[in-house]
Amino acid sequence: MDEEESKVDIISGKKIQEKYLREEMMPTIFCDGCGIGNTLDYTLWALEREEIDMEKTVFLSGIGCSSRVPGYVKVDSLHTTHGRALAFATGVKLSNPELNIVVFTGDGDCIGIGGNHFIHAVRRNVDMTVIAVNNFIYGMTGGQVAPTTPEEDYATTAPYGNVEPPFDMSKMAIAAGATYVARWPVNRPNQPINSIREGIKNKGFSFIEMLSPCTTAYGRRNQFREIEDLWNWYEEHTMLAEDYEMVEKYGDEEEKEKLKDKIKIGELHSEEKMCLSERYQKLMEERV
Ligand SMILES: Cc1ncc(C[n+]2csc(CCOP(=O)(O)OP(=O)(O)O)c2C)c(N)n1
Ligand code: SF4
Ligand SMILES: [Mg+2]
Repeated sequence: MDEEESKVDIISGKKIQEKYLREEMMPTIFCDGCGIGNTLDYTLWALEREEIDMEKTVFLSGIGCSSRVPGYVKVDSLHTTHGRALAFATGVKLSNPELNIVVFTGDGDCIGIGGNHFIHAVRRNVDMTVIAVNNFIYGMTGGQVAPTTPEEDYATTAPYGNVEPPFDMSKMAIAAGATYVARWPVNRPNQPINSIREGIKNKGFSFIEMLSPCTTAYGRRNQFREIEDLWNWYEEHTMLAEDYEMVEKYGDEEEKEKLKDKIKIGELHSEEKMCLSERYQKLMEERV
C-alpha cells in the first residue's frame, strides 16, 4: 500500500458518511439486507481514494430502488425517467467534457426499459462510470420478472417460475464495446472499490455490475429467508474470471458442465479506445 492510500484508509466510515451523504435525506428507503447501500458505500470509498472533485462530478439515475442513490449524495444530480439515465448522461458529458459522470441504475432500468439506450451509450464509448445494481428483479415495483431473473426463479409475474432465459449484463456491455467491465457481488468490499476506481480512471464507458440482494421482492420468494442466504449463494455461485477461464480451456467435461451454475466475476474486460468527447473534439479541431 502506498503512502497516499494508507492516508485515505485511516478515514473512518463515519467521516465518509459526513463528507458525502445528505444527512437530511436519512434514513434511506432501502430494506434491511438490501445491497444498494453497500454498493453506494463502495462507490464513495472509490471517489475518496481517487480524490475526485465532487464540484466537477454529476450523479445520474433512472427509476427504481437503485436509482434513488443520487438523492442521498452531496453532489449535483439528475434523477431522470425510467431507462433514460444514459441518454441524459450522454448529454451532460458532451456539454461539459470536464465533468466526471457517475450513473446509478438497476437491472430493469439499465437493460429492461433502458436496453436500447444502453447499447448505444456503450457503442459510442461515452466517458462515464455506470454502476448497475443487478438484483435479478424489479425491486421497487414489487418484484416483477426482470431480463436478469434466472430461469425457474419466482416473481410476482412468474408465480410458477420464470421461463425466459436471462441476459448477462456484463457480456452485453463487452459485446457492445465497453472499454472497462467488471462484475462483483456485494459481499466482497475491496474488489468492487478497486474496480470502481479503475472505472472512474478509464476514459470511456465503464460498466461495474454489482450482484446485490433484494431481500424483499426477490429473496423471500426464492427461499432466501435470511440475509446471509443470499450472500452465501453469491459465494457458491460465482467464480473468479481467471479460474473460470482456466476451466473453460483445460477443464474436463464434468468441470465444464459445472460452469453452467457459476457467474464469472472480476475484471472482465479492459481496453483503450477514443471516447466520444475526444472524437468530437478532434472533429471540431480538424473540420470545423
Ligand atoms: C415508463 C415507466 N414504466 C414503468 C415504470 C415503473 N417502474 C418503476 S421502477 C421499475 C423497475 C425498476 O427495476 P430496477 O431498475 O431493476 O431497479 P430496482 O428497484 O430493482 O433497484 C418500474 C418497472 C416507470 N416508473 N416508468
Ligand atoms: S425492494 Fe429490494 S431493491 Fe428495493 S430497497 Fe427493498 S431490498 Fe432493496
Ligand atoms: Mg432490479
